[in-house]
Amino acid sequence: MIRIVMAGNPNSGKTTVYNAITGRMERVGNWTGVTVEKKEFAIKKEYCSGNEDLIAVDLPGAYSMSPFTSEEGITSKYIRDEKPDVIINITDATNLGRSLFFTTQLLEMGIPVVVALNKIDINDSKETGIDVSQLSALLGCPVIETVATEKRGLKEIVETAVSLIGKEQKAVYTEKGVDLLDKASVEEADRKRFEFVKDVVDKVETRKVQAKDTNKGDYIDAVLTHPVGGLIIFAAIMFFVFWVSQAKIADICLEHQSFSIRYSKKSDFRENL
Ligand SMILES: Nc1nc2c(ncn2[C@@H]2O[C@H](COP(=O)(O)OP(=O)(O)OP(=O)(O)O)[C@@H](O)[C@H]2O)c(=O)[nH]1
Ligand SMILES: [Mg+2]
Repeated sequence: MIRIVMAGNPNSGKTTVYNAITGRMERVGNWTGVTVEKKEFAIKKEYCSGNEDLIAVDLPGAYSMSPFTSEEGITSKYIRDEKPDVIINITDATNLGRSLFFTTQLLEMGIPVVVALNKIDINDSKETGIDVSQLSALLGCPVIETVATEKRGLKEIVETAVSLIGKEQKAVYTEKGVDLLDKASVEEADRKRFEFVKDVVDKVETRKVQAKDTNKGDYIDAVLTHPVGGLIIFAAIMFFVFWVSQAKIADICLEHQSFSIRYSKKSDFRENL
């Protein structure tokens, strides 16, 4: 029995891939922490070219192999202790920097890894490009573009995963001399890893909309936080809220008053019912 594990950051699309290749209907959702326990099931025949014994394992999302949450603990423990045959690392192509931090840690486990650059459809619509072959060379493992919601690239990713079984996986980045019990030492190691990852992202990613370009949100921010304009807008909104609440209270009082005048006696009120 060959176990192929889906591992990656929360909300990257692991369960969407798992459901597509197994035919299961596990819960997916556009927020983090949807999967909270390990799930496993046989991969559909159409995805495994005749290999009968492929089992897909879906894990909770994790940002790091050093667990901060209990869900991350499930993931790191499973990978370290159970040693699956191959890892499909589902990365969010729209947030490559954050995804690759975890990727570099997975590559240290000695288990073969294939990276799925998932949600590539969103990148295409934003005209963000990723040089897949360069990324693959820099990580030392295959990288495949996928759109899990459309089942795009999923057969290729499973076939590539199967082709890696039994092969050696080299780490591209390793931490040395980190005292895991010392917070400062761990933070320093994480900072260095982020620098390495940033360097990789700078080399492979091209963005049409650079961070320095202003968009609609930036324009609204600039107006609302302007030292003079912002205060005037704030005062106007507060006045409007005050005016609406007072006008409503006045209406209610007037209505109540005319009711009391009209039906000053209980009998008048009963007659009018
Ligand atoms: N546009 C787009 N959306 C996707 C793609 N893959 C998954 N999604 C969406 O991303 C969201 C998260 O998907 P999940 O499969 O629940 O992600 P997960 O990695 O299992 O998340 P956790 O269980 O929280 O770790 C869902 O709304 C999916 O529909 C993709 O290729 N393109
Ligand atoms: Mg999930």
